[in-house]
Amino acid sequence: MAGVLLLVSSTVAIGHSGVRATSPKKGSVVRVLPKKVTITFRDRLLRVTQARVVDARGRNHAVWARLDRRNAAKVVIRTRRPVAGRYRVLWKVQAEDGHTETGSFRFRARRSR
Ligand SMILES: [Cu+2]
Repeated sequence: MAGVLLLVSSTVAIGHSGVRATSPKKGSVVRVLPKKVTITFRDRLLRVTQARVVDARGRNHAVWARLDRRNAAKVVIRTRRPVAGRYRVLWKVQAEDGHTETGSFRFRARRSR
């Protein structure tokens, strides 16, 4: 019975989350850190609570983050100080149903700008 309950609750959790696409793509290697990192969700969001673009030394390269004005399912993160290396993007958003969702993905930049 516990297994059934667990299955149901995890299905609900997956139901309102879901990243459709990211830019750069998850796990990809790009030439330089782009000025804008984006995360597109399957559903509209209420707001971005937190967004960071962290390099291997733990420095945050995000300047600001907001929802795209034309697409409330898309988070736009402005970056600065493009250096070569590994990046991890960490985000926290509030879904339209009020639930908070968190996640992360990684990519790598070959060169500094
Ligand atoms: Cu929800």
